[in-house]
Amino acid sequence: PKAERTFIAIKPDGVQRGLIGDIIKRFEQKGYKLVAGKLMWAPKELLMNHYKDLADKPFYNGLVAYMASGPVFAMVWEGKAVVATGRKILGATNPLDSAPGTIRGDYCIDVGRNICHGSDAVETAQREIALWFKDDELNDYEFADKKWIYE
Ligand code: DAT
Ligand code: MG
Repeated sequence: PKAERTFIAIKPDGVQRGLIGDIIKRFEQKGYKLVAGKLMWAPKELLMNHYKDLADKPFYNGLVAYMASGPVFAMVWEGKAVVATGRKILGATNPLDSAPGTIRGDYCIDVGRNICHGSDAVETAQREIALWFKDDELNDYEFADKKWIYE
């Protein structure tokens, strides 16, 4: 069985505010494995597709404009239950509801400037990874200390 993967992105505000390193650090320290990562100024079409399920929301146009306002740092992380756990590491969508200790709980205030994205389900993750990355950008490798992370 293939290991679980999720798509995590640091949004333009997170990049501008110098939070790339801290966000990567939290996933690294947990024990998750970085499979791919790139700084990318995403085309509007990609962002509209990425958020297509929200197309009828009143905030959709603003959301796409915000995501297109600068480069994002796009990543794929791998590990046991990484999709659901990644969402916990990010915190609730609205930063005013995000627990302290989560990324959004620690670093932001407004829902429209919540600095990071994480896939909400395994199938969503597969769709998003395919949207943002080519197959040959995904690195298959093993951690040398794997047995110290997994029993
Ligand atoms: P999440 O990013 O936690 O998966 P989502 O998929 O429901 O949340 O929405 C995607 C993004 O859209 C979210 O990160 C921030 C923005 N957003 C969500 N609800 C919003 C609202 N009520 N007003 C403004 N922006 C909103
Ligand atoms: Mg979402």
